[in-house]
Amino acid sequence: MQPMLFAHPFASYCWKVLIALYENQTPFTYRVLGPEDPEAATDLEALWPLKKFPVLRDAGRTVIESSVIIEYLALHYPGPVRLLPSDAGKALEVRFLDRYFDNYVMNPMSKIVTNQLRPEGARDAFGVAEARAALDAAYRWLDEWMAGRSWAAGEQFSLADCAAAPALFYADWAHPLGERFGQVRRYRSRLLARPSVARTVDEARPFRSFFPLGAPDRD
Ligand SMILES: N[C@@H](CCC(=O)N[C@@H](CS)C(=O)NCC(=O)O)C(=O)O
Repeated sequence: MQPMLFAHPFASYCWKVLIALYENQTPFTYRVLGPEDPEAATDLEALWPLKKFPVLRDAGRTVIESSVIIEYLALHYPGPVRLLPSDAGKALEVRFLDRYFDNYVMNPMSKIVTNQLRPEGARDAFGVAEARAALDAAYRWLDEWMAGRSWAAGEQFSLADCAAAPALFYADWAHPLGERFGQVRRYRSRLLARPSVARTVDEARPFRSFFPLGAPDRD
């Protein structure tokens, strides 16, 4: 039996896991949460009442949280691309960067996007301004960090880049990366050129009209 992934092609945290799976060409059963598979949502809720996705089901185990799923895949379905370095110290840096992209890029980006889904009278302009400032600070730190690096943790593509790809992809849509963040812009372009990421972006194309802020005509 191959692992089963509950996910949606347009969902940013699902991208992290899809990129990891595509990096190593790991076979899996894709349960897309949508009208074509109405039972997928019920099955997901039975496994994880919080109903957040992605969720991986494998060998009688339910694996939750995108970063943990990627670590699980690295343990149980290792492939040629080692997304977690074997060196424990280097692995800590990869985990730090994974947390960085989720907490300081994905979170403020989500704040801006989900605010748009609220009824007009319930929107949070102050929170959005804070999220934009937080993204600017995150872009600034990352721009210095990326100098001299090809990938987030150096020369090896890792878990951190799986997190960076959706975070920077959608963050640039929600709060564009200014010209002054050249290192981050070039890193984002390198990510989008990576075959695993390009495939993930392509699979999400049919859903772009659902982007609440209006998807830009690029990428
Ligand atoms: N920390 C979780 C975040 C998962 C998450 O928020 N997923 C979004 C989709 S990208 C979701 O489940 N949205 C539906 C909801 O919040 O009800 C992870 O890394 O897997």
